[in-house]
Amino acid sequence: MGRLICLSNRLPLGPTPSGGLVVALADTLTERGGVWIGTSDTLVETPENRFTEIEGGPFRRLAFDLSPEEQASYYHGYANSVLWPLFHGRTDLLDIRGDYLAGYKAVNRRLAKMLLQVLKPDDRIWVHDFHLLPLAHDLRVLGAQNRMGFFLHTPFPTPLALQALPNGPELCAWLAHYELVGLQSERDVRNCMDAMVQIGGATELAGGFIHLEPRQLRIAAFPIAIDAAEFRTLAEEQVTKLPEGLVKPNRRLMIGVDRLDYTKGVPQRFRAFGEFLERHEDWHRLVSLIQISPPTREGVPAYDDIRQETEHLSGQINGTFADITWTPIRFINRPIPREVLAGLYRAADIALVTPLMDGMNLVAKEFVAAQDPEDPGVLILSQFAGASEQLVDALTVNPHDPEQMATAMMTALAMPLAERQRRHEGMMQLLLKKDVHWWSKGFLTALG
Ligand code: ADQ
Repeated sequence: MGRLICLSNRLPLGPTPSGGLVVALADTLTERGGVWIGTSDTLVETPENRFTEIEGGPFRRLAFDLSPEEQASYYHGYANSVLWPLFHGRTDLLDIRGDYLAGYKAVNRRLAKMLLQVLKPDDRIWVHDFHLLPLAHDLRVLGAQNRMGFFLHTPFPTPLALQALPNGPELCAWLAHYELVGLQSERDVRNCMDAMVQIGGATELAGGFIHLEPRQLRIAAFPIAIDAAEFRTLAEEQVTKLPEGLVKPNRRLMIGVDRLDYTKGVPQRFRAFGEFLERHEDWHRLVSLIQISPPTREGVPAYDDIRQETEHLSGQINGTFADITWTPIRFINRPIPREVLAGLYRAADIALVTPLMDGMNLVAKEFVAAQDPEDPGVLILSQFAGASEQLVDALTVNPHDPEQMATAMMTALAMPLAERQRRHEGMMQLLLKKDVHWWSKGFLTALG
């Protein structure tokens, strides 16, 4: 069998794989023999058109450098200021510029040329995420006939939202060069099918297939997952190592963990927590919220705005409600080691996973996997996270409705043990069965 070649924007650079996706693919790449290709973490004035091998680790890794101009147009520009907001329904944040698109296409073309030099005819290619949409098209132009699959980690936009993209038809045409397009949820499959038909001019066939020249391709949902058994063990071990005094007796803890991104609904969550405190004076001093949000994509204006807004709101809520023994919101703006996170999830009574739009959301799955089945916490989950199609035993909320979210917080705090156990059991069974190995195997089997 040929090798598996995975491509993503960033190459995992650490020697030991960590993080769901990397672990899942590391197994597959190690077993079958394969390569992971992505950008390095250094910018170079005139990047060379060849890969550098990264030593160590259980599978082969090939890195390539970007120039500062490429980083600006391809990454900060078209990927993060056009595709990311568009795919999350934020057409108001679009920053459409010709040089962004030109830079994005140029990086993908350059990558295709480099890849062609190391490609063998029976290699299978698995492209990850919105940074590399045109890669199959660019490889086909150069004559590659390999099987190629694409997995989108974000939501797929509605046809209406996609109309805001001047090159929407071109984006659909890029996808038509893959044999398989994988998405996170049925919602995304529907949107993608509709967009391919309405904007790309494709014909929908039976069984999740469409026809768009030059081929027939399959569009299907492969909800990404975690290694739930491994995460449960990690949380069990780590909860005992949490700092003294973090969880006080008789106090309840809510937790939120998200990159500081405008899609994650952190301001709305803070407002809902404020609403809850407004309504329930009897809960003052008895419940607090830890929000862990490392900044990302600094330098893109919308990210500076979200940082200011969340800092302002947490300050305002603390100013209104705090007293000398109690701070309602602890807002932490840095990454936390994975094992500490696992312990924190297990120590928390409630997780607030309330994105305005999210492909899947792995925090929701990690929180469930980390719980003590005898005394599990409650997951409050946005209806707009892809995870809500699977985690039907969560308390589902509309993140735009602070009153409904405040009510859900009260429901979660008052939820009887038996109901918490029943809901947790249902979700945990699903996570153990449909874990990250199930996910990667499912995609690769479908790719053929
Ligand atoms: P993200 O938008 O990054 O991923 P998510 O799925 O929640 O969102 O994954 C974040 C990961 O980072 C989790 O494993 C989490 O534990 C970790 N993390 C978050 N905050 C952290 C912190 N402060 N410290 C340490 N670790 C932290 C994109 C899509 C999602 C999709 C994933 C995978 O936007 O919808 O689920 O890819 O496909």
